[in-house]
Amino acid sequence: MVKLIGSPRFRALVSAILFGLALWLGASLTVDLTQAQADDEVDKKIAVDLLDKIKGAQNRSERISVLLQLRGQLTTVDRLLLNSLGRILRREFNSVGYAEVSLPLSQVRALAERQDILRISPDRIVWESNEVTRITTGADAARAGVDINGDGKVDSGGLDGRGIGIAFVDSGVSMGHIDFGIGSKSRVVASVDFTSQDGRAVGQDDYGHGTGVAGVACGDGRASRSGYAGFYQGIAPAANVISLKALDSNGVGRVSNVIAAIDWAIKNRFIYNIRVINLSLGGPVFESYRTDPLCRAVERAVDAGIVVVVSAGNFGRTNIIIGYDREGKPIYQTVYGGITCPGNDPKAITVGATNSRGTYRRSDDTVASYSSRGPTLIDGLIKPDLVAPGNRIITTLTQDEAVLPRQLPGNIQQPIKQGAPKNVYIELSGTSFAAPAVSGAVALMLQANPSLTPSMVKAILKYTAQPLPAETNFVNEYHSLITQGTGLIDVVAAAKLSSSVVQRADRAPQGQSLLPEDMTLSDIDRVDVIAGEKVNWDRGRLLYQDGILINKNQIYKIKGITFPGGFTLADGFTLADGFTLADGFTLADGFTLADGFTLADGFVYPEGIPISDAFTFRNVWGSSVIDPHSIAQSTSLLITGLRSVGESSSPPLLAFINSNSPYYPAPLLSAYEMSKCLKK
Ligand SMILES: [Ca+2]
Ligand SMILES: [Ca+2]
Repeated sequence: MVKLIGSPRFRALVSAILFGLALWLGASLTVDLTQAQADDEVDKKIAVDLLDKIKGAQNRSERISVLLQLRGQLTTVDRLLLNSLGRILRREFNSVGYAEVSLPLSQVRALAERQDILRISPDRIVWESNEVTRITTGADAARAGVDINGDGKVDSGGLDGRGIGIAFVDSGVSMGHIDFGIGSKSRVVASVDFTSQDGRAVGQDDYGHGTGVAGVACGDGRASRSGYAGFYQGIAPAANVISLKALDSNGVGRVSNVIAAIDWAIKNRFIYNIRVINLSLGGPVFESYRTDPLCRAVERAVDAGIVVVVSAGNFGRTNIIIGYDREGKPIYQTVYGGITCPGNDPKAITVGATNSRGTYRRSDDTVASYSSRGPTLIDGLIKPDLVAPGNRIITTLTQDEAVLPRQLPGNIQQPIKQGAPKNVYIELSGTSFAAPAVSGAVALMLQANPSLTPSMVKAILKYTAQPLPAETNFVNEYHSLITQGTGLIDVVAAAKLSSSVVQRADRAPQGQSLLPEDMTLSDIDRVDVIAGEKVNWDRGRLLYQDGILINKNQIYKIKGITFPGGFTLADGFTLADGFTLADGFTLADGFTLADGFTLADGFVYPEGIPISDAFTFRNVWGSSVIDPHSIAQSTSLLITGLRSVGESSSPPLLAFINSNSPYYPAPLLSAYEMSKCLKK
């Protein structure tokens, strides 16, 4: 430092600083606009929550950490300037064009006046994990015990998934992770490799995806119990893991491997009590679910009594930025039709992802931008079925030599206290990590009532889920349903209803109520408290699902309903309250179906509208549906394991539909118009 003084380099620096300061002062002196306009322009660069903080601050000298979005790279002069006047330049993120600066609130506007600073956002604490998932879904509350009738006494409790087997068809589950232990034994009760690669021990996860997926469903979090910032326990921490490895060390597999794994799960379901299969994977939709081999395999598993939970996919948006939200984060162009296969199968429970925004409360949750939207390609079915937390989930890290932790070294979470085990958790995002939250919830439901069939489980989950209160920009009910399904999973409600259903529900005759003789739905306390907020499921959005009909008072098992026009509601068809199918066909309150079941109030059903269960929404919905014929294909690469794609990655295999495609819909709204509806 001493040597630098007087050197030519030092003199150059000093003059550069002075020049820079002159420019800085000049910028605020030579104003063409009126002062009010100029202030407005400056304020526009500051994220709304930061602006609110500045305006509401008692003490303007309070320090805050902000992220500066820069026009170019920082020069030496910029760095010195940023390190003056009480500002501290903490870090530079050159590849993304951001810098982190600590400064007093009083200095924020001065920085925003700079031409080379595009935007200033607070460095928000966004911290989601299995802990948030467990609390915000109500799983923690459900496990402690549910009070079905609201009399203050717990009626069903001690739920932890014990005895229920969940099969993970994935990249393997690392048996060496202590969060899957029970005493000295492992809860990974079976491990089979269908990738037939040589030289790898069975029971390993050499990619790092499957272990993270399994951790969300049933990691017990013991490694994080002390010494970590959170308690990273899964939803059903005593459930058994059946690891069926179908994805290789790059997270890629063949459809045949996945089918072999499903086949194995069906054959061995009684040995390991496999009640759930989790498929956090998917590929492009090439054909109708009626003929697709993977969908057929999923249906076989469901018919055999196994609940199949599938991730919706991470193709909910393009990389085109169409605006910025209140927090200053980019809003991307939304894509419809991005549900992957086998999430397009009507018998699967297809799960989209929410962003919990790092809080336990549900009221600020939104659907993650990347979460695939419906309708399904070719068949035009409404998907996803529901949503669960999937953004920035801290979950179990494979203990084997693996690819994913090498690709995402910064995502590995370390303890905050010495002595705690290191390199055992990783932060991952995507619908891959939303699906296992539902799989874990299903394990709790089946523990509460082992006689539930897959269609009952699905109907209960969809009926008890709630639309996200923060998602208010849907143009209609259909738009809402293809974005969030019936809404965010509510495990407290699902456990209450599962516990209320009769214990031999699978043997109940057609047309019979599944509740005990003297009980109706109104006897159940349908207001839960989750993270201090009241969650009301008094009026479920689901009316009918796969042979289960739910009206105001009862939940029925029923073979199918034939409408006057000959249309039959049967497997795979969902009816939701308030849903508009097409012109004039509105499901709402009060319609009586032909065979005498009253749904609710107000069903409008004009005659002569041809609707079949293969009805597609081509002429009802907007553009930007992905065209399966434009997908780059490789016969050896039919499935891509859906990697942890944060907010910044793009669909690797999918291209967008063009107007020559037979699947191009007559648009009611363009993607851009649609996006504007979402923008606020
Ligand atoms: Ca009670
Ligand atoms: Ca939240």
